[in-house]
Order: sequence, then structure tokens, then C-alpha cells
Amino acid sequence: MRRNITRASVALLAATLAVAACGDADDGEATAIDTTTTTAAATTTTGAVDGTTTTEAAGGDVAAGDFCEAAPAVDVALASEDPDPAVVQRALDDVQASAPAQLQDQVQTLVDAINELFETEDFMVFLRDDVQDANVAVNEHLVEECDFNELDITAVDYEFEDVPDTFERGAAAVFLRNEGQEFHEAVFFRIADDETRPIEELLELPEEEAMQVTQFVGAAFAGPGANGATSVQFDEPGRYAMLCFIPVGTTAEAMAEMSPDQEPEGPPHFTQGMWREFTID
Ligand SMILES: [Cu+2]
Repeated sequence: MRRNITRASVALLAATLAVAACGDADDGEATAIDTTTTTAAATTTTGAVDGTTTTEAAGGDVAAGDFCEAAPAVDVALASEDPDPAVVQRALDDVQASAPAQLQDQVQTLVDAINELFETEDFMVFLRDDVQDANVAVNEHLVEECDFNELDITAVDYEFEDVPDTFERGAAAVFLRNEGQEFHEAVFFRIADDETRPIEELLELPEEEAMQVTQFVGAAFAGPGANGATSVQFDEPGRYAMLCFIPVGTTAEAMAEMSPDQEPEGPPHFTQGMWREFTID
């Protein structure tokens, strides 16, 4: 169940944007979240307006409601194997246009980070303190103003802690606190309904086979001692897996010594037990 670099980049983009992977990226459909309608994909202004008028939980704050819809739209644009920069850019524009006043600086930081990634393909931009802080702030907003559920996970070397056996259905902001010495991520997959094998067995499968019975739904990422965040749409009940693909040995010191085109060579953390299964009711 390895990930290639494209998938890694998508996961990190998703994590940084603090938005969820919506529905099946292949069919291009957005899935509704608690506070919005299926028009949330909103590539057009009309869709966003329709969504707002049928929203129950927007709390009468039109700007906040639009922002609650714009975030998943960005993720829809990013959660494909090969994100289209033009579509991503449009989604980023929507997020910027709808950002509440108190979040404008943080949203700008995240948009700049995404643009920088597209230019440099250097993921380390996401580990800057201001980018991580902005990401957390946006996700806190999603909990407070957009009715997202909250899932707090602690990462240590090499385990996830505080993971519930079952978690509420719906859109969730996921906060990843890294208390380890190495980088960690929480990459979320939904397991196909008819798949009954235990995760231990799925982890042994070749990547292509594993991808056929799992669906990527989002990822959070955090450097040693830092806090990461993302949002994930847990709309479908069923079995879910949370995995860390970071190679063993990925400390800040090791990363600092590596040249940009080098990659750490250790086995992924999930092979050391850094994975958990949970259920969405
Ligand atoms: Cu890890």
C-alpha cells in the first residue's frame, strides 16, 4: 500500500488546504457536507448562491456560508490523481473571495503555499510555522462556524493515539498533534463495503490492488512537535483506515541534511504499526 509521489502531493495539498476529499474523485461529483448542499462544488457563482439559499446551518452569515462551501470545492479540485491547475486556481479564488475578515491573512498564507508548491514542488513549504498555524486556524473556524465535527489525534513514533473506535458521520476537522521526533501524517481511506479482510491483510497488498478496495478521503501532516490539521468528509458509513506513510528516520535533522531531490529510504511508518481502523456510523 505504497503511495507514489503524485498521491503524496495530493495528500499534502489536501492537508494544507484543510479541506476534505469529496466523493469519488473519478466521477467528479461533490458530496454534500452538513452545512452545504451538493452544489458545494460550486465552480460557478450560481451554484454557490443556490447552495446558500438552501443551507440550514449557515447561521445567517452569508460570508461564512460561502466559505464553508468554498473549502470543499478546493478539495474537489485537488483530490484527483492529476489536479488541473486552472481548476485549482478557480477554487482558490473562491476561497479567497469568501474568507471571513478574521481569516483573510491565514487564507492568503495557505493560497501562497499552494502556489509555491505548484511552482517548486517542494513540500517543505507546508511545514513552515505560519502555514501550519494558518491551517489550524482555518480548521478551527470550520468547527466553530461551519458545524464540522472535531477529531483530535496524537501522533508519536510510531503510533496514533486518541483514535476513537467509531466517529460521527459528516464533515470533520481533523487536528494532528505530533509529539514524536519524526514527521507524521494521518492519511484517511474509506474501505469498500464488500471488503471484509482485516487491515493487516490490506497493508500487504500491492498498491494497485489496495487502491481498488480503498478510497482516499483526506490527510493531515505535522512536523515534529507541531500541530497539523485538515478536514475530511466522513459522509459514508463504513470502515475507515488511518495510515502514516512517512519513512522511518524522517527527523528534522535528516530532512535538513538531505538534498531536495533525495527521499528518505526507511520503510513507511505503518509497517511499524502506525495505522488505525475506525468506523463511521
Ligand atoms: Cu508517522
